[in-house]
Amino acid sequence: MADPIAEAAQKHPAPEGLTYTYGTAGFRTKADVLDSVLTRVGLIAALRSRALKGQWIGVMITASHNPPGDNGVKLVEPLGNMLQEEWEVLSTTMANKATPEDVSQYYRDIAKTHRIDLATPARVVVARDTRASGARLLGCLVDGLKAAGADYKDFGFLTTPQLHYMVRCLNTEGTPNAYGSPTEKGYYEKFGAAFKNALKGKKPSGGLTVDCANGVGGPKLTELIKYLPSEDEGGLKITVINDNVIKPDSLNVECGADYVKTNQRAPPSSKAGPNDRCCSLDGDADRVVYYFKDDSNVFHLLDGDRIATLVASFLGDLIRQSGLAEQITIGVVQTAYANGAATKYVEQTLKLKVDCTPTGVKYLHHAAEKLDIGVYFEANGHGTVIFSHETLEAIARHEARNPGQKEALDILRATVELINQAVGDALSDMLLVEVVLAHKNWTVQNWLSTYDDLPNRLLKVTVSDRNRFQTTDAERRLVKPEGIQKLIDQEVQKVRQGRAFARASGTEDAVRVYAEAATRAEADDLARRVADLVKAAGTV
Ligand code: NG1
Ligand code: ZN
Repeated sequence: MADPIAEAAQKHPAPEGLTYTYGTAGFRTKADVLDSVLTRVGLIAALRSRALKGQWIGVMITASHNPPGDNGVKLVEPLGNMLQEEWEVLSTTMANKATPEDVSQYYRDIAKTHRIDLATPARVVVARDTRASGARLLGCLVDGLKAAGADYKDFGFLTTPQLHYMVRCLNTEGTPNAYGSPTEKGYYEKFGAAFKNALKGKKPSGGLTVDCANGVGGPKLTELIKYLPSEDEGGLKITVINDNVIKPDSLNVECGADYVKTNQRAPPSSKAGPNDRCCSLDGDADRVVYYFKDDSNVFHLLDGDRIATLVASFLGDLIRQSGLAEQITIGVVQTAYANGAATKYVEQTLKLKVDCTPTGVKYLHHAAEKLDIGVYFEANGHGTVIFSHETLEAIARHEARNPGQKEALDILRATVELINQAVGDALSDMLLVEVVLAHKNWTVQNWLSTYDDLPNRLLKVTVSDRNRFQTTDAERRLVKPEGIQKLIDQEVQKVRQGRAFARASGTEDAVRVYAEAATRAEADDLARRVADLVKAAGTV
């Protein structure tokens, strides 16, 4: 009897000698070794959907900020969040099965152990970024979906957050929690209207230059602009740069959020003048960082930490002004990469609680879910705000007692709509920042002056086996290799306001070292010394 699962696996055999891992960003590696993974992800997506009684599961084909020759794939749960951890493990095991027969057997094993009725409908929604390999990998995925008998909807090119949005919309359609219309137009209409309502007549000052990393964010932003109030209507002047998706080799090259954050420099292609507001998206538009050059041509970065503090202070004001402060509290969730000055500002100036989690959005998201309003951002610009069910109800139910409260409440309600609660979304985050700056009447200089970042340095160290580096305390301390943490502590003691940590990357074969200190020289020196310790301990 023909076995369609084994046949699909046979059509896209796994290369020998490679081990795949479903990491913090799904499977991600060189595009030419991903065919077999995509087919198998198709099988897993179908099983996951069936396990959830036919709810829509999302599959996004992207390698985000990584080079054009890479690609990747990740799965999205029904409400638009990241894949459950247990299923990450199943995905990893499936990706590493050797033969087509093993794949087919494992497919049935999962169904059996998870009591999945294979007759239940399976529904999967798919999209990809603009990488050249995307079309081929989509074909491999579809072979897996078809073999598993899944219904699928292909949205073609979307940003990662747009795909998350579609998944959430499809699963909530027709319910009281309906998130929006599951179409691209629906996405633009929802966020365009929320932006206009949240501005509430305030005109953003100056213009905004948006670097789209030559990725999918370019054409999508150009489309979104059509749904935003025009300049004449009191809207924002947006200049789109680096939106060349015709030349996939230019993706993330000398541009994009990762380039700007890592090099602490504007993309060379930017023509923005002194004090002009600029921001950069990454290749799949789920990260955004702001920046500008001052009158002396000095570059200043306004990263994810800055966006988090800006948004937390704005929401705090709105909650207070609407008379909701007694019912709703706000918390900020960061990772160890958050600048020490940002953490101090949130705790001491904004007087809000800060939680620290391991790197990876899923950890931040989980921690934020425990709060009434959880503002979470990674320093690299990936993040969003989530509101608990009770908080959303309290905001919807609340009755303003005076015109001041009403004004704040209206803006708060529109701001909730403007935030993509499924996942960090560069386009919606960008509109949110613009709303906050407009209401506060702040320039980028005002925003920058809230606190002074401690100079910091991020280094990457290649070691023979990064898995030997094991951490505790939200990745801030190494427990293995033994003894190394004590040596790092000694180095930290030698500089003023020093802090440093090392951890194995979840997405690259390397150990990352982070250091910050009172001066640039001390931060650089500390990073170099810790990197030397890592190198010595990691070379065996
Ligand atoms: P790793 O490679 O585990 O450090 C990187 C980023 C994360 C996150 C993931 C997913 C840094 C230091 N790390 O993780 O913040 O965005 O990629 O893309 O930026
Ligand atoms: Zn990304």
